Amino acid sequence: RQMELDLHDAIANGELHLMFQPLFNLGEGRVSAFEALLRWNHPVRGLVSPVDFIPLAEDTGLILPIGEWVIREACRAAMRWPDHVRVAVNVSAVQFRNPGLNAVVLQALGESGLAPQRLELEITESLFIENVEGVLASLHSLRAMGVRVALDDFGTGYSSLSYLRAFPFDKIKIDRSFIIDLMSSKGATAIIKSITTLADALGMETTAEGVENEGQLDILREQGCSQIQGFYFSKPLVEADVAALFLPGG
Ligand code: G
Ligand code: G
Ligand code: MN
Ligand code: NA
Repeated sequence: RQMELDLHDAIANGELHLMFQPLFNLGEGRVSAFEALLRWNHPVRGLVSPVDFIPLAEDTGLILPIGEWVIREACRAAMRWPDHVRVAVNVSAVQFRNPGLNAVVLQALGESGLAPQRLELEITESLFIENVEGVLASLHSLRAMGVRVALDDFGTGYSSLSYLRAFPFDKIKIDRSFIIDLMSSKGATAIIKSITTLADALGMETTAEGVENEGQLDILREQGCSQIQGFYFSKPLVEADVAALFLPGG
């Protein structure tokens, strides 16, 4: 209960901020996007992970103002980056199912001036458990605005293939659990290969999440993965450090 009251005030008190983790495009040899990752600096508890407060935010409906804040902040930040660099935002199921999401996205794009193609929304398979028709309709209307959509944590849900057939995602983010044992398991490499082959055939990009070493990177490159994201390339950065990367000599 106290946490809920605290979270209610978190935006107004300026306790939320975004970190940005780069996605490195292997074909282009450069950073092509940053994923915005929400942080809550609680006045007493210190840094609270989204894993610990997003569920509370979803149960209380606070995810709507918080999610709106994230989208607006992410668009504003991305305006300071080069045109080819996108920003990816995690959108929770409750937020996605809210009919106001389209208006929130439109307003964030409008007030920041960010081109819609530079905003990528990351959704998870859990959205497809219920009201698939409604979810598909929302996805199509976001797509019609020019916004990109990525399927996050791919492979952790069930019957993932049917979602790929039902909706043309721009990108599949391969869950970290498939990257972890890439060096020790032939099966893991085969799975990556089949995902990248499928994605290619469907015209989708692939991002490998949680890449932590060069051995994993080599296998992912060999298997035709489009982008890598993970501590091996970079941890999540504060906004000022991202901006500094794009200054001359940065
Ligand atoms: O960076 P990391 O430990 O913080 O992220 C933990 C989890 O929180 C991940 O599953 C990530 O997708 C989720 N997450 C991070 N930022 C956001 C956000 O802005 N909105 C939502 N809904 N989830 C987020
Ligand atoms: O669920 P989602 O993919 O949105 O969550 C991203 C999460 O993965 C964040 O918590 C982020 O901090 C974390 N993360 C990013 N790179 C790595 C990595 O290389 N290793 C590990 N263990 N976690 C990572
Ligand atoms: Mn994500
Ligand atoms: Na993920």
